[in-house]
Amino acid sequence: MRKRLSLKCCLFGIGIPLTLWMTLNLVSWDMKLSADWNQPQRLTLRARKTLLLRSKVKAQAEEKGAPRQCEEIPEVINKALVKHYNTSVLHSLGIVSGPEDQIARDEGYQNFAFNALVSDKIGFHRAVPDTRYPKCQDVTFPAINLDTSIIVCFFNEQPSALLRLVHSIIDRTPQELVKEIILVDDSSTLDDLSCQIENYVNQHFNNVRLVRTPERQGLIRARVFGANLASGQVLVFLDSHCEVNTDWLEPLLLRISHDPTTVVVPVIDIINHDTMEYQQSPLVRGGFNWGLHFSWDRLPDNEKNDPDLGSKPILSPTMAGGLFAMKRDYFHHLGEYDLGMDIWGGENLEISFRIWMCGGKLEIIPCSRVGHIFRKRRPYGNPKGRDTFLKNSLRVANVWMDKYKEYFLKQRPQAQVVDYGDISDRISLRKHLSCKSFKWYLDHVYPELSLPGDVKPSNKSSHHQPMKSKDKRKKPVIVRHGRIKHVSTNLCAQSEKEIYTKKALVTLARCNDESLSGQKAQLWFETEKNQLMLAQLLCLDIETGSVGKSYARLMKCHGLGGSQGWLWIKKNGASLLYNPVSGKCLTATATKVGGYLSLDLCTGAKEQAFTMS
Ligand code: LR7
Ligand code: MN
Repeated sequence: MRKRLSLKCCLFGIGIPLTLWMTLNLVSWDMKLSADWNQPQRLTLRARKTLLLRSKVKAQAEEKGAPRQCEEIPEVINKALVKHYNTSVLHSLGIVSGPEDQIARDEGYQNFAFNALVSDKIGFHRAVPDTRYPKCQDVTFPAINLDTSIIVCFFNEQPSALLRLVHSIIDRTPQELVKEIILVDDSSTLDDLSCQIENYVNQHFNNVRLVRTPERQGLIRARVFGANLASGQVLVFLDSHCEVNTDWLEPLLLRISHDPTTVVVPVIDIINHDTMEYQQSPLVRGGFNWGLHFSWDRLPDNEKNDPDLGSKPILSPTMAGGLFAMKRDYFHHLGEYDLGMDIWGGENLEISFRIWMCGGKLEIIPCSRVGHIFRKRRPYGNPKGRDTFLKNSLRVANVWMDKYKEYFLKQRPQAQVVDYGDISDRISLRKHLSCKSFKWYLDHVYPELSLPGDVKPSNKSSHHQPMKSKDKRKKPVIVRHGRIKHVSTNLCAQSEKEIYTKKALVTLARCNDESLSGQKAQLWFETEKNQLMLAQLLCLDIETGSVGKSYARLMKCHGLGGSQGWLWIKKNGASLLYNPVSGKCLTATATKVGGYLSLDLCTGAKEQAFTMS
């Protein structure tokens, strides 16, 4: 890494008249660097210079260049959602109404792992529900004399998601608090999209800068690249698929102005990747396990029972990684990030350990809320196909965890053979900053973490997104029940097997007489969560992951909406059963007894007309 960077740097300079200019700048940056912050050690400094140098050259080139050639991105504003957040409008946006929609949707899932069709239809502005606890609302903030550089790195991000983030910041943040927004395009390979974003940004904003890394850096180095261009007093990092909520920035800045060595994190609300619904996250805090996987943990009892819960900062052993704010000089003083980390993973625990062990603290600020699209998978790979999370975690373990790294190595034995590169810089950083031991961190910051073999009750959620409160497991609330009748044939929906057989497909059958004992087989219960439960046992679900036609079938109810969510919508005068996750409607494949029910484009054709009675 060291060699590669300096070699590239030299090649870059040779033979071009920029050399002299570059040298001069290097000297002046050097001075600026040592004056501005306590540079930790030499190599990081050199690497930092290289990054700086490249970004500056690149930025200059871009300023002069003509706009790149690509189709213009239409400025979409969905009026229905600008002022009022409305889930039924959102649901209707997901309806796939033809092959074009289908392509947009499929490509979107493939490239971004969320529903790009809905994202595009929402447009660049929308209201989101105010998810703060009442105590946070209606407060007047004292004057804040800090400004921010908001840094958003992205690799192949979906344009409307990214631009909605930028607009949400502009729409919901006092102007004087935002010095600049720096979008770092980490050498996206979907050229058309990154070109569209660039042109839109240049045409529509004046305090938003778009810069591009000279080659794919991964999110860790891309953030440092952005930070080195920033001039605000506070750096705010955000993932590129977020939307900020009302008054999100003030509480973060107030906390930092109180204590400049506090690193603050908003509560990360959930934007559903299928429907783009914005949902409140419960109050949890960041932890990890010995495999160095981040976890959301329940709050310790003293925090949970605090009367100011919901408005008071919560100390957090770790952060999720993507959304946080800290003083710019403190970011540099603390050693930015480990530039030896690639693409994705591990940097969140690294910075968390470093903050706590080297004299700072990490807090979640519940009055600040930012939504993030939680996806089921990461849509991008990395250039060399290596497991960067494992490599990065090894660096964390070897630099920060002292003898406790053995627990990690036991948990992830594959790590034994992975080359994690040179960590001497980071070790000297730790010395230079006189950081405390990992044992101190465990004792004082995260005593709840049990050592392998200990039997302590688990405080962890297994999910990647903040765990839901327990009401998920409560009994479903029934809103009505009846037979699902296919209108044109007067046939009823039922299981092709016994009512309790999982995975059974759903077919049309002659409707049972309501007085007969067999009626249970055709009795559906609609719940508050839009489930359709047959005989209150299994839920109407869709086959996912299959290519081609997707059939309706019966599965164990999970209560999470998704593939088990069904909404009644009207089309051409008919009432249809719409499944927002697939964007499609329940359809009889054959309008006769034994015809299976599948999912198809919502056309309102007679195959799709159902009633419940
Ligand atoms: O090579 C890359 N270059 C980039 O610029 C790869 C990614 N990126 C960008 C990417 O476009 C995105 O904006 O970096 C950002 C983060 O990448 P994601 O969205 O793929 O990450 P994630 O949300 O799956 O993962 C979480 O953990 C990561 C560990 O490296 C980062 O810290 C992410 O920022 C972090 N996200 C959050 O904390 C949001 C809440 C999720 C949780 C839990
Ligand atoms: Mn993310």
